[in-house]
Amino acid sequence: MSATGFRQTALHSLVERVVNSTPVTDIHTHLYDPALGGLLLWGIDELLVYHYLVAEGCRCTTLPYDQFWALSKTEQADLIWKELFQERSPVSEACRGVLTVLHKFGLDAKERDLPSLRDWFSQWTPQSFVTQCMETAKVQSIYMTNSPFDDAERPVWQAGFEGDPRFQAALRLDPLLTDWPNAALKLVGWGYNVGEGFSPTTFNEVRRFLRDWTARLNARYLMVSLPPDFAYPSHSDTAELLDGAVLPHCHDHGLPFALMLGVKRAVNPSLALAGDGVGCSDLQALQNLCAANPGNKFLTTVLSRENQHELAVLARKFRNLHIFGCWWFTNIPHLIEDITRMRLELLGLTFTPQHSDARVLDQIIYKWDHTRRVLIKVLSDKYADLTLSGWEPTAAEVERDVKTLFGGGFERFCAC
Ligand code: HDL
Ligand code: ZN
Repeated sequence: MSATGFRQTALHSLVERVVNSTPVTDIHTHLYDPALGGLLLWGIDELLVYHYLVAEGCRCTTLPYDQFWALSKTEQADLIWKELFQERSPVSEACRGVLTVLHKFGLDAKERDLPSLRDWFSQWTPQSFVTQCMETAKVQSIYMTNSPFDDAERPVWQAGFEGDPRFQAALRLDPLLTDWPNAALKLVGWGYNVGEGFSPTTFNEVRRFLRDWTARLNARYLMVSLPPDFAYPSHSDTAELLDGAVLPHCHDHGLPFALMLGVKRAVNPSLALAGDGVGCSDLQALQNLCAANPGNKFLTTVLSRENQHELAVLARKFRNLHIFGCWWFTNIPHLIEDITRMRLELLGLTFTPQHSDARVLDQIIYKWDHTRRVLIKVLSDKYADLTLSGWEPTAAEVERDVKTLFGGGFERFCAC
């Protein structure tokens, strides 16, 4: 082996050790502190009825959608297990993920014996399983998605609870920003003196609502997902509320605002949560937001593969923009590699490569295992390129860099 080949092999081993051992801060999930009760999903049946697998499973059966939804969760899981794991090899990323979770727990899926797998999961309590999953996944902190508009979640926050410090809150605002007329009625019902028009009183009351929930949650950032046709500036309710309430609130509290762009809700309503789609966004709106609000911090991820390069270039132009994750339909190995390699080459280490978006606790195990495998490959390549230019990163420098990518850069961005 040549000296260069030896050095690059040693470098790959170093990167592999560091990436596999560095704990991650997962900055966007749909997981919940166990204190929020049944909102936290976990276990084999939840893994199998994850909406990604519902979409894939419904492609393999002619069962009418309403009859699928009338099945019990166990019966839905049985159908998905049969169609996607027994009748066909589970080669999709979401199917592979279920197998990675079982494998990491030392369970033998080759038996294809769903009842015995269910038995194993039944031994756990939510609290013990949180620790088991976070330790297995090497995830040190989980950011939730918390909505005052969620009728199951709101009363638990209003009653108050002793939170698990491993879980951080993010204040989700989709109903407020994408369905103002109905949100306004709810705010009135909650004691906020808002009108449907955007008067100074309405904006002040919306800001009081944001203050109340930011404090109640100890929210670390605010967030919204928006459709491909989101425009800014504009006279839309969304843009008016951003300018009149949300961005001033975030600015005054030093909180980032997360924009998740490009989702087409209910492309196929019969699939429920599995029915959302993707569209290419006009990122001129994001450019205008960053330029018009230099005192605000923006976190952004985009759903369309076609938007990724423009987003990375925008991040080069605006240091108040921190891009993150391979969101949803881009969270597949081929695109994670493509997107992460491009971001490293355009942005260096000033972005956060991934979030899990997990909806089922066990999923953090596979989502981070699969991402770590890609990151080892891409980071090793980039460091190898440096050695060809006479630069040899030390182990301490690789550790520093991976900590930055695994949440350190995000936390510095939030704190600045
Ligand atoms: O809007 C979002 O935060 C998305 O992540 C949706 O929740 C989506 O259903 C999802 O779970 N994607 O992974
Ligand atoms: Zn999400």
